[in-house]
Formats: sequence, structure tokens, C-alpha cells
Amino acid sequence: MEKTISGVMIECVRGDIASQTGITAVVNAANARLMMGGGVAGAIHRAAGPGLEEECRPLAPIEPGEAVITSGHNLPNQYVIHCLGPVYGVDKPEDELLANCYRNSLRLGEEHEIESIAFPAISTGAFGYPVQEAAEAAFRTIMEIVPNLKSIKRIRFVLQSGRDLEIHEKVLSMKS
Ligand code: AR6
Repeated sequence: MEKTISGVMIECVRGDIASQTGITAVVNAANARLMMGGGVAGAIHRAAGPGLEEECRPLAPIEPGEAVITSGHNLPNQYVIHCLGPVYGVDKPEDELLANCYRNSLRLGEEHEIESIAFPAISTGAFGYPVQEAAEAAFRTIMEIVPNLKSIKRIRFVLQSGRDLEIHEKVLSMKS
């Protein structure tokens, strides 16, 4: 599913965040140490190779809501934007911290004049954020920012499961 708002195409697809060809930057649902982890952080680091951890080391630790940028190493993308999502029920206010992940990722993307960016559903795995609530916060934030974007023309959400894809498509379809 896709939707164009203020000249920016926003789309939801089912897939693997580590195999997004044709996308300038992919976003990592990182841990504070910016090291290999499970889920998204495992897939991204495995595909990128050990050079990614090396580049990340001096940038860590990061705080919930913060984002940093590195090159993509062996990924098919020029950049990886690493952000630390909130742990649901622990890092508060979680909706604001999650919104900061999207704000800071898009800001870094604009600073590096990227054309396209792909996000996973940050915080909805190991960090326990309910998918529907996370999708509401993500799209609400993106809709606020989209009119101000200059270089970013495409925002893709990459969901691992059919259920998560369906939830994101439903939430996106209600936004304008
Ligand atoms: N591609 C797209 N989505 C994925 C993939 C993938 N390859 N793998 C998992 N997902 P998570 P978090 C989905 O746990 O909740 C890590 O261990 C997954 O189904 O990766 O922010 C780090 O080291 C879920 O919906 O990120 C951190 O410690 C979503 O991506 C911690 O987990 C996010 O799941 C971060 O937790």
C-alpha cells in the first residue's frame, strides 16, 4: 500500500529491513550500545558485516529517542540510521520518545540529503510496544514532518509479519 502526501510517497511493505535495495537509508531498531542484537539489530549487523559495529563503537551509548548515522557497509543502502526506541512501560513518556526516533531519523536523513528511507516498527519487538499504538505514534509524527521535507521523497515501512503489515496499512489509510 502507498500514499503520497506533500509530494512524499509513504508505503508499507512486508519484508526484511536488511534487504531493501533502492533505498538510501535504512533505520536500525538499535540497542543503547549500538551493537549486534536480536530482531532488526541482528539482521542489519549480520548483513552489514563487522565494519558496522566498529563504526558504531565511538558513537555509543545513545538515549531513548536519539538517532545516529553511519554508512551502510555491506548493506544495499548508503546509510544506516540507528535509533533507540523506548522500552514500553519503562522509558516514559513512551509516545514522545518513539516520536523522537522518527523525528531524529528524518532530520538526519535531510541533513545527509537522502532521497529515501526505510523504517522497521521500532520498539514493537523486544521492547514490547503494542503495534497499533506504535503505528499511531509513528504515522502521526511523520504526517507532521512530511510538509517540511526537502530531500526525502519516499518513506517505507518494512513489516516482518502479515499482521503488522495489516495494522500499519489500516493506520496509514486513516491519515491525510
Ligand atoms: N526486518 C523487519 N522487521 C523485523 C526484522 C527484520 N529483519 N526482524 C524483526 N523485525 P526488534 P525493538 C520486527 O526487537 O523492539 C534488539 O535485540 C519485529 O517483529 O528488532 O526496538 C536490540 O538489540 C518487531 O515488530 O526491536 C535491542 O536491544 C520490530 O521489527 C532491542 O532488540 C522491532 O523488533 C530493540 O527492540
